[in-house]
Amino acid sequence: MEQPIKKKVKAPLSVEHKIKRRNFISFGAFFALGGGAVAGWKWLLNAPEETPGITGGAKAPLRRALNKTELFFRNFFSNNHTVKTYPKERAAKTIRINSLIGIDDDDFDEKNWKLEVKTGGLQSLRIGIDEIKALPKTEIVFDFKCVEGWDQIQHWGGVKLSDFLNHFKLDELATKNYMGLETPNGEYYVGLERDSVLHPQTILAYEMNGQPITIEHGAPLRLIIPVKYGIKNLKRIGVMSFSNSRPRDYWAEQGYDYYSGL
Ligand SMILES: Nc1nc2c(c(=O)[nH]1)N[C@H]1C(S)=C(S)[C@@H](COP(=O)(O)O)O[C@H]1N2
Ligand SMILES: [Mo]
Repeated sequence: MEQPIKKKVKAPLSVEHKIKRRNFISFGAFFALGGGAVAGWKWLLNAPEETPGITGGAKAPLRRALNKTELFFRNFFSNNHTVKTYPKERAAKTIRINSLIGIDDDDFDEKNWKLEVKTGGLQSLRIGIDEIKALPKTEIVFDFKCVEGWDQIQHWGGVKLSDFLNHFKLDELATKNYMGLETPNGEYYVGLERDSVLHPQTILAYEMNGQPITIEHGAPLRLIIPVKYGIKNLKRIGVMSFSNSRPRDYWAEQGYDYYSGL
C-alpha cells in the first residue's frame, strides 16, 4: 500500500518566533509614532504665540483648536437654545459667595451709584437703579456654575439685558461684536460676545431669592449670564461699553478661556 501523500503544510510559527515578530512590529510602530509625536511637539514649540494681552498667551495652533471648540459650543448655545431652568422651590436659600475682586472697597456708596454706559459720544449715559427697576422684570432659576468646581441652583431677578438695551436705545451699539463690563473701580472686568449678551436668559440682576442683592453678591446691579461660567457673571457693574474687538477680560488675561461658555 502506498503511503497517503502528506500535504505540505507550512510549519506553524514557534511561540518564540511569534513573540519576536510582534516585538518587531510594536517596536516599529513605537518608533514611527514616537518620531511623529516628537516632530509634532517641536512644531508646536516653534509655533508663534498668539498676540499677548487679551488672552493668556497660548501657542497659535492650540488657540486655533480652542477657537474651533468655542465655535461648536457657540452654535450649540445659540439664542434658540436655553439653559435648563428649575422651579423656585429648588433654589438654594443661602447663596454661595465666591471672590470679591473689585467689590471689596469700604468706601463704595450704593446711594450715588449710576451705571455708566460709554456710548462713544462725548458724554456717557448715566442710568440710576430706579430707572432699571422700572423696566419689566424677568426671573430665572438655573444651575450657576463656577470653574472652581461648585454649582448651585440659584434664583435671580432683574431686567433682561436685551430689554434694557432696547429701552435705552442702545440696540444699535449692541450690534458691535462685544460688550465690556467693569466694576466701578475697574479692578474686575469681563468681555462678552454679542450672542451671549443678547441671549434671552441674560439679565442685569438686582434681586436674588426675591430680595435686593446684597453687597457681596454685587449690589446694586450684577450680570447673570447663564450660558457662561461664574467668572463672566460680573458683580457690581459700574461701566458698560461696546466694541468690535475683544475688551479686556480679567480671567482671560490669566489664561482662562475667553469665551468661558458652558
Ligand atoms: N466684581 C466681581 N465679580 C465677580 C467675581 C469677582 O471676584 N468680582 N467673581 C466671579 C466668580 S469667579 C463667580 S463664581 C461669581 C460668584 O458669584 P457669587 O459670589 O454671587 O456666588 O461671581 C463672579 N463675578
Ligand atoms: Mo467662579
